[in-house]
Amino acid sequence: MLAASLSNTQTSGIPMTPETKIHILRTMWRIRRFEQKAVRHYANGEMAGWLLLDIGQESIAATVRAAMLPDDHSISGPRGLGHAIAAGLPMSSIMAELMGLTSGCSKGKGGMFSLFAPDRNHWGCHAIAAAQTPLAAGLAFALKQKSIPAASVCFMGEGAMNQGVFHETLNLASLFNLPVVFIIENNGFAMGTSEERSSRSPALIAQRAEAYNMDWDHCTDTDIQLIHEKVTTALDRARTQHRPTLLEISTMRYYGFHVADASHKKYRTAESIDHKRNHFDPLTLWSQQLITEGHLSSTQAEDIDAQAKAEAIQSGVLAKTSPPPTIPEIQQDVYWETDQNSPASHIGHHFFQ
Ligand SMILES: Cc1ncc(C[n+]2csc(CCOP(=O)(O)OP(=O)(O)O)c2C)c(N)n1
Repeated sequence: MLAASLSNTQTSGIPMTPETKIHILRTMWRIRRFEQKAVRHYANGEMAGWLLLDIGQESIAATVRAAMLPDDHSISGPRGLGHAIAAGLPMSSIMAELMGLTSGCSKGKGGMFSLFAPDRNHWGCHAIAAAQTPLAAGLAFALKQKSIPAASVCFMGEGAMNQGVFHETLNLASLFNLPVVFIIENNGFAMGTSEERSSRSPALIAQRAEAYNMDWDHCTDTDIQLIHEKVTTALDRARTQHRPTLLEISTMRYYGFHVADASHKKYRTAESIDHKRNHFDPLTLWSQQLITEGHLSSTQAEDIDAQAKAEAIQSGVLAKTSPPPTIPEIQQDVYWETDQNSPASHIGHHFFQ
């Protein structure tokens, strides 16, 4: 029997501490309030290019990160603002990066897809669909080679699952026994194309893992306790058995593909978004659950939101105290050899003589 078919029933069952639960709520508010503020800066003309929002999907980034340990690594696809915030990048360095200013985490030279924080083991967003998947496997390979008992976590949308490189990666991850956890944030749409129009798949696309004899599992973004259990199980499997996992989490983005996707209420109905937002918003449900469980009073829950809002406002103020990069600064950090004035940069041959 395939190991994969067993995984749905076996989770760690480790209960979350009240501190972890509150931390997840705080992270979700921080993501939502940051992104709402970023949209305003975008509308004011203070940002350009891409801005992909996670609003609606926050429970995944917040909960997965809460289950990770300090030696674990993470990497994202294009929709990676929430992962960056959850990884601990200061809001102001993300806001500055989106505004193209030098205090940004990539010195204002990359924008939305350059939210890197190597000091926090977070290896950024990757704009090319599924490009992050072999890199995640590479991170896992390095951890294993160095005998570090840690895992690599790869976030991706379901739209990246039909890329050839993803299947090559699954094959190698399973063949080489790599400690990697692929998190599929399935929001049902790749840009404006629904999953039904792009995938000839079983109902759960994570089931494709069976073809690679890989464990897989599924849950929804509203059940944060279950996400935590399943991610913890997958991370334990990676750290202790060097086995990869494909975990699909159903979710919904409330905004379009990116902020300028004005047609997103044409390829799905406004009612479907309102229904989720009004009745099944993971942030609202989690906040209510923590109040019901007695971990928080309503006033404390409101304070967490207010602090997140203030931090988001302040991040814009702080970001704008730094200038945009100068032309010489833009030319730095492109080629290591050029910055180091290495012989390779003089002869123009970097790889072959
Ligand atoms: C190889 C490649 N083809 C096409 C694109 C254009 N593109 C950018 S994001 C995207 C779809 C992303 O959908 P999904 O992976 O489900 O993530 P989501 O936006 O839903 O979070 C596409 C097709 C791309 N970036 N790379």
